[in-house]
Amino acid sequence: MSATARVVAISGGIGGAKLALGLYRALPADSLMVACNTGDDFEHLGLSISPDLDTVLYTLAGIANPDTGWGRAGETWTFMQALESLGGETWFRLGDADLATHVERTCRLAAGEKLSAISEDFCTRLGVRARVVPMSDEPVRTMVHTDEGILPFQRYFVQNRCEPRVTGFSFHGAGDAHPSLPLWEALLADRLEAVVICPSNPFISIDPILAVPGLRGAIGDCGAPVVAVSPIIGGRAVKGPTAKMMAELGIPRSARAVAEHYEGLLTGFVLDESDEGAVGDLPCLTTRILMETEEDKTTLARQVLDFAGAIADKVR
Ligand code: FO1
Repeated sequence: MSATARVVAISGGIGGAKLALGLYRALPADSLMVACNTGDDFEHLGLSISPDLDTVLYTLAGIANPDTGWGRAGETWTFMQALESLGGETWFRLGDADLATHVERTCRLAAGEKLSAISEDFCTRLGVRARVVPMSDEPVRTMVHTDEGILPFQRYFVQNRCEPRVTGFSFHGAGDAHPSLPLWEALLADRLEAVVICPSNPFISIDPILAVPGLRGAIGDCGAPVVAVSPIIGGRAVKGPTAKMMAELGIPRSARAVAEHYEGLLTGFVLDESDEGAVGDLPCLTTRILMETEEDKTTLARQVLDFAGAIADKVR
């Protein structure tokens, strides 16, 4: 049985994985749990796909595709080419090596294994000494409400390239889901020193996690500081549709608006030095949060951990 984590990172895919990697390097081995959004998961070509779990797993394992941020480095695409030649669906691209992850996960789920157990085993097999786990073992599916109708997440994100105008989100299955056991145990453990909400999209990466009944309360009551890092820098998202969504939802495109989105949950907030400093009376760390280099990731992670330690006495 693995030790419970000292730090729990709450993460979506590519943006969150960068800080998760920094935390992984900044902390001793076996100290980090990354709890991933599974609202992006879907069944495609008969396979169970968990993009955010895989992005974090591959990133921590050092095998992520550096150009896309998703999928594996050095990937080949024979399967996709063969599928195309047969008239199959190719809008969602599964590389040959990545395909093995989806096939193995699908087989194990069909045999009754839990997604959390499969994810932890994949970590062990790929040499990752952190625990990468789903928010829940039950299916939760993000639905994007748009001016073109309600779209399943990957249809909106990949097939429609985030182009439809967003009016809201719903998380199918969330009401009946339970937090995954490893995440639940980590949030209840005395050993927990910080919860870090990674600079992921608040609406489509973090909100599905907070929508799992019990998780928002457990994070808020965990007894450790809860620190979020802004995904918005100077009014723009580093990557992805966060700023576009904020504009479409009538929310100011600012770091402050992100902090307000998490109102009642945070002990502290980390924002970029190019953004306005004050977020009410919430303790803030203003620093350079753009993670361009490998060193940037570790430096920011250390700053976030130090900041969490410094505001630990503010935990309610
Ligand atoms: N994103 C794309 O933009 N196009 C793809 O074809 C694509 C394939 C894909 C395959 C496996 C995987 O784990 C992720 C993949 N992603 C792809 C990324 C993913 O859909 C999104 O980045 C996340 O869901 C958002 O966090």
